Amino acid sequence: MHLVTKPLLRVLGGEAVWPPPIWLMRQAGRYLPEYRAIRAQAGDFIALCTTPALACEVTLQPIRRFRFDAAILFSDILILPWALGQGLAYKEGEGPVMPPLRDAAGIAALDPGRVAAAVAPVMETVSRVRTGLLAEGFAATALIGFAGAPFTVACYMVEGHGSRDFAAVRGMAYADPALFARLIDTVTEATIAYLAMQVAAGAEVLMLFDTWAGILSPSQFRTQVIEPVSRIVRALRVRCPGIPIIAFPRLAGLMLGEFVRATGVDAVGMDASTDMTVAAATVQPSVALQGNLDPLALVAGGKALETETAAILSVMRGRPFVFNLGHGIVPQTPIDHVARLTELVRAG
Ligand code: 1CP
Repeated sequence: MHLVTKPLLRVLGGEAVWPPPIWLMRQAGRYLPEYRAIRAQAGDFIALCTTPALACEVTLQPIRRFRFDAAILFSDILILPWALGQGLAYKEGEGPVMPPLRDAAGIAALDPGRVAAAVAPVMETVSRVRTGLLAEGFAATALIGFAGAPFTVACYMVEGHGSRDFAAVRGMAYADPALFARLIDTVTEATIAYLAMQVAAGAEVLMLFDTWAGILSPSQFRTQVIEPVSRIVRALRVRCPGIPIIAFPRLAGLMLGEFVRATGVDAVGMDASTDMTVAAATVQPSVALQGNLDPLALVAGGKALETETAAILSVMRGRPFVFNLGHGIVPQTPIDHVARLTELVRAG
């Protein structure tokens, strides 16, 4: 018999493990001096994501410091559009920039045929991390592979960069729904293939980041968020049976319950604006909740960190739960606050 002993996998299987497993979104990143050193060595961010030795190293760095219950593949959600042939650069202090995709010709030029070769280094990273975790004594740490959810990835592809409201994207979805559907379709199919490759390479859990889900109207949320995520989940249930899937539909608000029931995900990530009492009443108890400490409470530390952490733990005790932040850790986070947080959570 195969015994599942990794705490994260037990929780995603529906067990209320206590103290809960903990990991942090963007746990490999600029708040760590050892990350900044490797980042400088790689030079370019895409080079860091596509050099397996370096990407593996930065994936393992936060595990060595904090023994988190999950390692998350070091990559980015925009590596997939890059692999489909869209240009991509990361500008210092500006984030990602891509040539905006606004017409049928641009969408037709995306080439799923080039993805496997382009992401081969990412798969090599996944398999190195899996081996590295065991070799370094982290047998209880699960490896998470990920992708952006199609709507969020399409946001960057159409707009060409980050934005507060992604007006060009929402405008296209209303004005030319058939064109936007073709883009979402292309990204959805490529995402299924990309995630299945990560599982074949050694990922034990998959996560879909839908950072911009909350900017949509309810009808658009159903079409652009629930539909493609449901398609991905259904396809992966067939291609990778038994692989748990976490979704993060950020700022889904009142759409949360419908999202979870319609997509059939195993766990859902909550942003910091969600009242976990409401989330617990909305989401059926067999589905794990993940979240949702405000990253700025972690920066503040002290009493604020203790109070906010205790409040989340007290509401989540007794149901399948994964402790995390409500969004990515920020660069100014003091390292000793992260250590303190892991102590607080592990004391239950
Ligand atoms: O070193 C640097 O300066 C680059 C900063 C950075 C990092 C560390 C970027 C650029 N991406 C990443 C890694 C990353 N991105 C991971 C690795 C694993 C980990 O969590 O440790 C993951 C899962 C992501 C996911 C990601 N990228 C999301 C979804 C989650 C979220 O935070 O909302 C999004 C929206 C992106 C796009 C992106 N990539 C990078 C930046 C700065 C952004 C945001 C752009 C913007 O909208 O302003």
